[in-house]
Amino acid sequence: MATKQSPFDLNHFLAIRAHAVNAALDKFLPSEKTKPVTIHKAMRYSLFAGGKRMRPALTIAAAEACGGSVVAAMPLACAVECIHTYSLIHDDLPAMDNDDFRRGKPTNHKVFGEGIAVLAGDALLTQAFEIAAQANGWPRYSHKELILEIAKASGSLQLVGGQVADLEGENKKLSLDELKFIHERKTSALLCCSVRLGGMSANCPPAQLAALTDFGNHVGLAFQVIDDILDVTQTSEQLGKTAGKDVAVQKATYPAIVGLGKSRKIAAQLTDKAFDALKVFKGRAVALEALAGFLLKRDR
Ligand code: GRG
Repeated sequence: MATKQSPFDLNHFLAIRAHAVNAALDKFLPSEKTKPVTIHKAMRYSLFAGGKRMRPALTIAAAEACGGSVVAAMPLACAVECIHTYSLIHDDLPAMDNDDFRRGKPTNHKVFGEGIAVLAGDALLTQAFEIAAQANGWPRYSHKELILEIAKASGSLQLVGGQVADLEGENKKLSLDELKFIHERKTSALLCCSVRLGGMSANCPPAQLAALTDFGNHVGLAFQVIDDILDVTQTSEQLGKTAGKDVAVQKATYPAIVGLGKSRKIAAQLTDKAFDALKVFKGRAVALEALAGFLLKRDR
């Protein structure tokens, strides 16, 4: 069962790392006063709205498991957070999920209008590549490979492809395999990419990258299964976004297809597999282990 206890202080790790990521993002992004000010205000509004910073935390934790440094991992950690935030801004648009709240605040288009929200998403996606290009290349992982990694996870085969399948699956009865196809692309791909980038920033050997990929894929899918569960078990206040939305729009989710109990079991099994993948690190992946345990038990 996924009940690993670790003396590792995850809250401290998350607080310190989130603080460092926020400071780095603040430096990487144009200031609110940079013209045209509206777009920079809109980009910063969503980026600094209080996200959990799980993807950057995974990048940094993976780097540390491979003996790398926070400094080397930071541009890549910030790049994935920019891509994640862009995807949330676009996902909330009336043409997509049409949501009014995100990260406990009115959504980007509610504050800045749809046109600016589309552009803020576009600009964050582009900003991600500008930031990632500032990471160091390594003997095993050149700049080209780092950029390819992010592009592949964000493009039409993964993040965007998952969103397309999600849109096209609306009001249809999906099988569990079809739902898994969506979740693996829409959510898991960027989470897995976050973990892999951490290893790559540490010039990790291929066996460690394979282990991180295995970990990332399992944790990524577990993350979305848990997101589906939280949508039906938590309130909007707890989530900082509209709860119960999936049921309201009759969206295919794990609880809708297999029930709440089985969904919880699947999330725990996926997390167990994620723990197993970390065995090659022989106890040096404590932060990744603690993060996987935390993601399983998270309540928002
Ligand atoms: C290309 C027009 C266009 C749109 C693309 C790809 C895409 C839009 C949207 C997919 C994004 C999406 C909503 C994925 C679901 C992933 C998910 C569970 C997000 C919530 O992540 P958390 O809980 O959020 O880490 P915080 O706010 O804490 O960062």
